[in-house]
Amino acid sequence: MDRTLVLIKPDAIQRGLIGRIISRLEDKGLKIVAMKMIKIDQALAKKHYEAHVNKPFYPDLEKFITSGPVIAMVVEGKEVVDVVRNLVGATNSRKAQPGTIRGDLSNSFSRNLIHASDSQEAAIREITLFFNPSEIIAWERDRFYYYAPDE
Ligand code: 3AN
Repeated sequence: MDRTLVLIKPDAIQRGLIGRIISRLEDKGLKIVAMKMIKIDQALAKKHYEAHVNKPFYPDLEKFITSGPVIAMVVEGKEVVDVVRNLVGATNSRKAQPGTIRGDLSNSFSRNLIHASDSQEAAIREITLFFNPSEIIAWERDRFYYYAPDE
């Protein structure tokens, strides 16, 4: 089963949207296999956003992502990287489709509520940055609620 890293960002926590965002993931049939609240420090921000460290917007991005707690989660499901990216919507929330988390709940480019890994490789790298293997719980559903038994 595929896994991805999701961060509920400081703006979502300030706005009291933790529950609604987690509900979107659960409603879709995805399984949360790890979850914790942490405060990202500068070193972790630089590792997480290594692709953006030299970009002009990085100082604001770092200031924002370290400004308050985030909820970090590992989410599991079939093709979960694409499924969650589609649920999250476009980076610029003003352009994100209605029905997506950003499209419905944010009107900002940079305060866009949620991060989700953008590829399998990124997911593996980011999950390792945020979680020890012992923090990820491989639990089973009692029944096939979300997928056909032969899927
Ligand atoms: P996403 O979060 O949709 O994967 P990324 O990974 O391209 O987007 O960018 C990470 C974060 O950096 C975005 N969520 C956004 O807050 C910020 N960011 C990306 N590109 C820009 C930009 N051109 N100007 C300002 N902030 C940006």
